[in-house]
Amino acid sequence: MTLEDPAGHLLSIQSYLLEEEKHHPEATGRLTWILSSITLASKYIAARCRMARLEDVLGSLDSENVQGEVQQKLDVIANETLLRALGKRAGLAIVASEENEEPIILHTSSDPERPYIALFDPLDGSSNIDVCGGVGTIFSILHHDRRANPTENAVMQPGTRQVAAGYVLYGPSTILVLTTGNGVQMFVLDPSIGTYLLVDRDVKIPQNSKSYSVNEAYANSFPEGYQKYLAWAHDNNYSSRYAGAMVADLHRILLKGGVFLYPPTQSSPKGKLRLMYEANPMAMIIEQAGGKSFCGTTRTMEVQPENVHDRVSVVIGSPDEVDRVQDYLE
Ligand code: AHM
Ligand code: MG
Repeated sequence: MTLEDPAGHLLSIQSYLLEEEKHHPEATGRLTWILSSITLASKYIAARCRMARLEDVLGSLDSENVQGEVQQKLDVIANETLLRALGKRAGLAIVASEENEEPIILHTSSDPERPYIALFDPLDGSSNIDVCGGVGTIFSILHHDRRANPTENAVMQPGTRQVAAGYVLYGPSTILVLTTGNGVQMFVLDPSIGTYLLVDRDVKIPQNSKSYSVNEAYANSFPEGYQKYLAWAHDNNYSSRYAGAMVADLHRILLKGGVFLYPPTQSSPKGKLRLMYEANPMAMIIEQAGGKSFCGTTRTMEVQPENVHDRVSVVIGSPDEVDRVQDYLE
């Protein structure tokens, strides 16, 4: 290991964020403060996931979330943890979660001290928990739009307005991938000291890879272009990987290349994944890493949301593979 190697420096995520602030003389420290609360919540969620067989947190509740999906116990724990961590942080005006019907307004006044909005999917792919599969937290940070009336409408911004986005993968290790619009950085939680350490700076996605990730069981109901792409991939010796958790699938694609697809299906004609706290933050990360993300033939981050829980179709990953899928869709 050399000092040129990012892993050669022992740099915690907090130190990284402070270092970043120095490059932005206008920074007030509020974004750092919000991101640090997300890291705190994610450490707590990672600990609960690790104990899932040993504590009474496995399985589903009798309740459903706003989207009519059965809630896992850990969905609720992860959501409450993030709300507890973020709710009292200075700098935040609104939080919105997959698990809450409406955005939660923390401050109704047009308080300039609260310039940010945080959106998150607290535990993506949570049905994997019972089988010890990978799950994750996805988050997106927007500037608060104080002109919005009513206040909750401030959330309805396209992904191009994100100021930061990231995900945490709770797998064999806990990995946090973050962008603040200045490349993509990867941190790994060292559980023995309770700190995320920087392991890779300015991560770049491979230009292409003969690999796709899609729930192919639904292929008969995909629009024709997706079916043709998959038939072409079969004829060209592609491999298929699908974890059933977007965070796990996209983390692999970020590091190894390939394309992740969640097309419109008969049961989810607009697509299944949620624009504001799944597709947009992943799109910002993958674009910052040199990849591409589309909803059909529209750039994901240019889709104007109408509702905080809007669903979209997703084509995301290595630039050449996304282009190839686009060719079939056009
Ligand atoms: P969730 O947020 O309710 O967990 O749903 C999102 C998950 C994604 O992580 C994953 O890519 C997809 O749903 C899997 O869906 P399917 O089981 O239809 O393949
Ligand atoms: Mg999800």
